[in-house]
Amino acid sequence: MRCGIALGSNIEDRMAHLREARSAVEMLHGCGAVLCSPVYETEPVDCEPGTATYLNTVVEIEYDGQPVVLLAALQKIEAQLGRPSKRPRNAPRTMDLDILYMGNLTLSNEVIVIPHPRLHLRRFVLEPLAAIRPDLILPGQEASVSQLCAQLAPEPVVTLYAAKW
Ligand code: PH2
Ligand code: MG
Ligand code: MG
Repeated sequence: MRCGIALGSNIEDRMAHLREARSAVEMLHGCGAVLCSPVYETEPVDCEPGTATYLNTVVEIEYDGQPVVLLAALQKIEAQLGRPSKRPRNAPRTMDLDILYMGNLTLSNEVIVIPHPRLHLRRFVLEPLAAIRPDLILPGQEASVSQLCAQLAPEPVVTLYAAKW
């Protein structure tokens, strides 16, 4: 199934972190194309005042394994990129990898919620996703990704940072 994964970094060399994470995520995928959105610079949301701006992007891969297996693989990549496993909520991070959706699957338990519960509210996710999958209608939504994105307030600001990377 097609799986959307959000990438975010807001410390050190953010582009280098994104590139390294994308390579590692691509290794997980099966057959079919990998879709990769542009990179956007985004104002921090729900973070301590003074938090550095993020670079955010979205990658879509083909993946047919179990959600918990994908989650564990993404957490391993986060750790490889120097992210400590225990840290304050929304603390600055070299890499955050979140599962956005896995085909038409809906799943909710203590460890994993799919689709991502805040995805439809966050411009830093919807804008990159709309660049690669504008017509996608996620499980539980009636509007497409581009429609959801258009409904959001213009702030916090999201600006194009790198079209190709
Ligand atoms: N991730 C968060 C909290 N806030 N803000 C931006 N701009 N980008 C993020 O990736 C982000 C955030 C929690 O994972
Ligand atoms: Mg996140
Ligand atoms: Mg996360």
